[in-house]
Amino acid sequence: MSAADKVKPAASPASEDPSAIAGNISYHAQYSPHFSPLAFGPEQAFYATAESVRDHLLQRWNDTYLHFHKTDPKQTYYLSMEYLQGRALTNAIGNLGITGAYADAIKKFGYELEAVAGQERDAALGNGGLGRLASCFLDSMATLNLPSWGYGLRYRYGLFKQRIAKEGQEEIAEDWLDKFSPWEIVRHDIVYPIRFFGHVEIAPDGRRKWAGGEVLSALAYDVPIPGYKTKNAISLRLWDAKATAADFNLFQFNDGQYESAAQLHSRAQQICAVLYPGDATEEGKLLRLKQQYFLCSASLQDIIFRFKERKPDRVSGKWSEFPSKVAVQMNDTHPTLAIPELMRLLMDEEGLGWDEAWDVTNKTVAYTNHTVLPEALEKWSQAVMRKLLPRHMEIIEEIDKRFREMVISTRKDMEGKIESMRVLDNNPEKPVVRMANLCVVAGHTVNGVAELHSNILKEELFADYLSIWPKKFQNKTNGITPRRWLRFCNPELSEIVTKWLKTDQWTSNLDLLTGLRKFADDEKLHAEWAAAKLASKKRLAKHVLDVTGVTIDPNSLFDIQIKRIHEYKRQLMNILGAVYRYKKLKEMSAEERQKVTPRTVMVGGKAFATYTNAKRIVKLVNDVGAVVNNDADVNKYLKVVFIPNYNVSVAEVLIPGSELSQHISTAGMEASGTSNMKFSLNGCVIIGTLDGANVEIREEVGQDNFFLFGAKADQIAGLRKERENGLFKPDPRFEEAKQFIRSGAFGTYDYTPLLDSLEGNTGFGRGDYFLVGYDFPSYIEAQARVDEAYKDKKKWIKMSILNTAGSGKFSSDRTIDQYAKEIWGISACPVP
Ligand code: H53
Repeated sequence: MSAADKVKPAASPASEDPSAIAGNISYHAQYSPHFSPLAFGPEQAFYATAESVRDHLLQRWNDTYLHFHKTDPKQTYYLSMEYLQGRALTNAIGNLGITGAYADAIKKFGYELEAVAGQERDAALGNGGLGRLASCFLDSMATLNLPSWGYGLRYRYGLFKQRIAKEGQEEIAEDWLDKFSPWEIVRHDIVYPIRFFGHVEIAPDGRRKWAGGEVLSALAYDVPIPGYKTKNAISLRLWDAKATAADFNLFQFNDGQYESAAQLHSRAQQICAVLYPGDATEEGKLLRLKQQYFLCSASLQDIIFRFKERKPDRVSGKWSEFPSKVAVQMNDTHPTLAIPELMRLLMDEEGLGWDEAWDVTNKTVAYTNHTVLPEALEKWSQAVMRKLLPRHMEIIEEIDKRFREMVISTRKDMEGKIESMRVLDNNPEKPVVRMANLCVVAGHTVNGVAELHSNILKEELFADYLSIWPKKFQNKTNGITPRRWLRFCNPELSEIVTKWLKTDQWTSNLDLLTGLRKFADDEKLHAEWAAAKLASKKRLAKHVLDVTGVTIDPNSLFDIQIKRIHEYKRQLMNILGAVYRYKKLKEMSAEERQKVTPRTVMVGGKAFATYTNAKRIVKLVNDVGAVVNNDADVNKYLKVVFIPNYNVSVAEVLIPGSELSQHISTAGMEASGTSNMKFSLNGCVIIGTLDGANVEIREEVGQDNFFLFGAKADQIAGLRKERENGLFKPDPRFEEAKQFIRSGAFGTYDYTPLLDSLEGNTGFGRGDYFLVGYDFPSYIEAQARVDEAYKDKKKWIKMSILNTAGSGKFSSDRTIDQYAKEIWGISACPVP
């Protein structure tokens, strides 16, 4: 009898019969030690239900692991410092196809599924787009039956909770593990040592060896990720840091020195304490680097362990086989240390020579770039790196040296370019390691996340490398999972889509949505479509009332901008537009106002805690809302609402209820954007610039169904020059909106520094670097076209239908299929 057979469960998890499920939920309520069995409020109901669902997931997870183990396919490992998972219950039962059974079972306790699911806390282990993309990718990997796993960190406190106080945004630690997470399984059998600091020695066999310093443990927590309509469930493995009993100094403790007795324990706790520790201080920077290394080292040790486990005879001499069994994808530069760590493990632990280790590493790792913003391209101080990771710094220096030699010996013509292409920037003032350069030099493939962005990488950021490695660069336009972002968050619209397409297969074959095009003028579909939208708008209005106390009219045009607050995303242009609109409404007569399209402008998003201008923008939206919403002359025609604490589950309410959504970044600055895809999929029309994935969305949905404005990416540099040279003449409407705010119309807060950032040369540095002033007139004019279009209900609904119909390309299933075929070289491995 094999070990696996010995532990086969006597009974499988609750079947799909509601009574059996209810019994299983009761079982968990009684025997899970978290709550008194006497109390069974909605919260307890959630935890017991989740544990019951987890039984299903675990079985699939085990079956999938075993199947991969036996089949030994090539497997992808997605390394990401961020996952924005959101809630899991609705998604899990939806993917397992047991939503109805669970809804019925829960009714037996007197509860509605929606209310129970609403008890779940968001798992917000990410900041924004990049983290949510990673989560969508996991859903698609599982659904496509791909042998692939995610690796990340188990932050104790995820993305902060945002509260809006009098002074603006306040950050509160988000304790998603406050009670516990029913989805994770702690794996006490999976623990790896992780070293920091120390020095490099020469071992007796001549190998270099990293020694000394401090050693912590990485402990695995597995979160099963079920695919849609498949038996496969993959793993998101999150690492937590621990110190051991041996690190606890009992002598010191008994001597009353409590803190020093547990020093290493407290340092271990810091590692996964928070997502993105503030990096303004040296301590903060060091902690962030520790986090990155912790993720890379634990994951690679685990990957190598599994490589050996699947074929024990691989232990020696078969390393050339490694890239045919393992693909490592680095989600941005955050996991770049995977490169020197894999080199170190192969050379120092496994005994490979440099050339062989380099060949294996190069064939294994690939890099996705998500930004061209200079301030977001990571650079680490060489001194900090040398102190924390001395052996890795040696390896990086060697990579840099060999790259230089290669260019010098093979590409005389590039000599002048070498300094900027090198991995090391040896500027004596501030010597740094350029992480993106390391990724490009060491990885076999580099990809951008939308066509425009990938072209900018090839033509600008990485242009010099392109001439050396023309085949290294690819595009993989981002995508979103249609399960969470239409099927489960918008059941009303989903039913209509299924009814008209006569199949629900669009859920895993999103291209089928084009089938809606032929009904785009059908009046019956229009009536159903409008009713579904209205239902979602009412749900949204209820959320707004609950969290802000502001009543909004579901018959007004719902105009939404939700994303991280950043100057390049230009929420400031949105709010200046609303201010301008307000001023014009004030100047109108009562009769004139009646002709105006009523609008509710909603803005939501978090500002990084130390990003002052972003916080000022949050404050301004709130201040404008406070005045406009209480102005009886106009508040029938305009409301401005700031939606607090924007997160995944709030997005699931807002997106289905949206009609117009703003994706208005300065062209060339937003690598892709993914919420634009979610809005469009839910029948929302976009007002936007030709930036990121907007370009492709507009192509797919048709240019008549997209409100375009603003400068193009290739004009931006010239326009900035023009501004610098004082040649820019601002439009009077732009001046009027700014002046209105400066006049104190929205309270006494000093908005001067924020508004000055939009002026020419103010000492605030970049003098409207994001070109709000240049794009403002065309933005206002596009908004006027929106107002006109919305008056024609038939036209608007047709635009809405055509947006959904044109969204097929933006399924993350398509994206992941392309990664699998064109970068990873893996194929489906479905559990039979
Ligand atoms: O990644 C998204 C893009 C989006 C881009 C975002 C992103 C982060 O969320 C964090 C860091 C980073 O470098 C980029 O801003 O345009 O859609 C997923 O690719």
